[in-house]
Amino acid sequence: MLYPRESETRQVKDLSGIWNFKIDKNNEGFVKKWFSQPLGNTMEMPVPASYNDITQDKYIRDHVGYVWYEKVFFVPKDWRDCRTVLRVGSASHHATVWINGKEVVSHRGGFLPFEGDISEVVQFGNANRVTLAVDNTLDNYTLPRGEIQTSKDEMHPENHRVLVNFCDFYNYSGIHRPVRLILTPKIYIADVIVTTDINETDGIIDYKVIINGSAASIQINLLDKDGHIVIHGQGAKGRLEVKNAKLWEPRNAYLYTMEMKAFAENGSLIDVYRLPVGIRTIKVTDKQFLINGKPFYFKGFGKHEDSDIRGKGHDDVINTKDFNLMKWIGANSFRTSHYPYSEEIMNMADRLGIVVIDECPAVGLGDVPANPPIFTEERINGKGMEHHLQVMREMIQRDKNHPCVVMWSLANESSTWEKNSIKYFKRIIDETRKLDPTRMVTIVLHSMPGQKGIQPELRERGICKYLDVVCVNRYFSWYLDSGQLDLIPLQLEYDMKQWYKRFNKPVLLTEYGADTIAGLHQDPPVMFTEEYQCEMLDLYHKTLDKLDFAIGEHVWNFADFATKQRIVRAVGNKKGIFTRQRQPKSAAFLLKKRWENFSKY
Ligand code: GCB
Repeated sequence: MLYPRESETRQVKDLSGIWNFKIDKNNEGFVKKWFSQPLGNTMEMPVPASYNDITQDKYIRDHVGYVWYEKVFFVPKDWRDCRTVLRVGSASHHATVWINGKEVVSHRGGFLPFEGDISEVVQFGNANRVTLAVDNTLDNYTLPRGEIQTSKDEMHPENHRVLVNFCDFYNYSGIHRPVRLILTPKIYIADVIVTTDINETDGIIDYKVIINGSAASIQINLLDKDGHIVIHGQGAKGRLEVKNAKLWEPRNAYLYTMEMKAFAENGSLIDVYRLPVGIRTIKVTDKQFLINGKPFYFKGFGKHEDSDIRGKGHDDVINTKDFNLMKWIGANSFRTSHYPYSEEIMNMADRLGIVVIDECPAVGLGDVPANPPIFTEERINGKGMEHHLQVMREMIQRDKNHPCVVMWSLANESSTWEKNSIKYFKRIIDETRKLDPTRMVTIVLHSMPGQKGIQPELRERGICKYLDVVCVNRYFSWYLDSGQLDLIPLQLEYDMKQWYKRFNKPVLLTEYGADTIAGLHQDPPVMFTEEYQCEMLDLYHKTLDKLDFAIGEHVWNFADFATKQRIVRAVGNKKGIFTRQRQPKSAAFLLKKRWENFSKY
């Protein structure tokens, strides 16, 4: 599924704006066929946005179950002989779409796009109604995983449903990314797969164009930034050799444009699609992560798609600000913790040369060892694994051509100590490598909850041998030995060395940080103050600098973000280096100084 781009043969119409919206309080929308006529009794809701923080109604904010969206739109008459597609950037977490009462597509998974061909059901030159039912319920077989708790005692009324076992971010819901109408020709370029390599000073681009229908010929032009043709290719499959190629480098991105044209027998143009292409290579050694043959050190963050009022709704304003802040602070990378981010964010990372670890929404697949195992047939394996595989397929299908993506993260903090989890993850890893042999693969590991945490858990060994990079989240002096900053050098160094010694692979610190309330000060530092966050980061960095197998530091988190209400969260997670409004805490200046003067690439 290609990202929608306009061309001589394609049009894109954005349906963003105000939609009609209704909460399905009694879960009756499907039974009463709400899609068959205008919804009625609706309120206004912006799209894209999470619906949770838009109103003053606590019920809407915390609703678990279905909500319904609706909008009237027109399709121009001259689109009649073409193919019209309705494409949803994402809807969290499961959605069904009807056009004029006819179902056109349904989709499971809240962070990836889906589309339906609506050419047969749409009225050209007339009003049409699109209806979406969106469900935010999570269970053992969804990603993220969650469980809905319904209590049966007299102190909790019936229908009192709470999402439990969910991860540390708010379950924002709704239509989060743009809904678009796309016009393509009936015979069209359906997909393109591009991989790149470097041969001394030349760049190599291998490509495969997939056409839906038949075209007499396919012509390829590779254009440079000024629009000049660099090299020309013929056919659906081929290789472009670019003399003295300009490379896609971290923080110094060069993008070519690959122009694909499909022609009919009589020489007329059928379809045109243009894809930005960055030439770069990725490799790992036992101690290094190489981009274009040079050791790359990850400086940056675990992030979230999260901001005031719009929740997880796509917003170009916030995204542009975030990239500007990353540039300002000297970061070169981030992880899409804990789900694939919008295509618009990935496009921006391509343009700006920000390296991305692309994470799938497999989060919440962890529990404390004392509890019953979760990787069992009834809980996750089987049906859950099928969904995980499907999400990986869709994610790789969507992001495979982004030069910014260097590594797939298949999960965050799972119970990888459970024996059955190894079989489970091995299957996901194998499928990922089969679908994309060009990128690195990892799973982000954590301390076994309730254990000391300074030993690489023996049972996590099993999984590490299948990964390219060992990624670990570590919270010394926060969750472990809280307040005891002086233990960081000892514990971190010991821990990191153990991972390297056991697995002989580069180690990336994917999370470390401290909740910090902006404006709270105390010296000598105590937890939650700005001084504590600074001192903690400094001690982590001094330790990392001694380790030649450490390939990077991703601070948790880029900005403060919303979570569910818990006694350990004061209006959300406050580990941000920036506040939720994107203002710097003191630690931002410490990081800026470190990262701007960093000797590594
Ligand atoms: C973690 C999780 C992340 C949490 C973070 C925290 O290990 O990966 O989702 O937000 O810790 O702050 O507790």
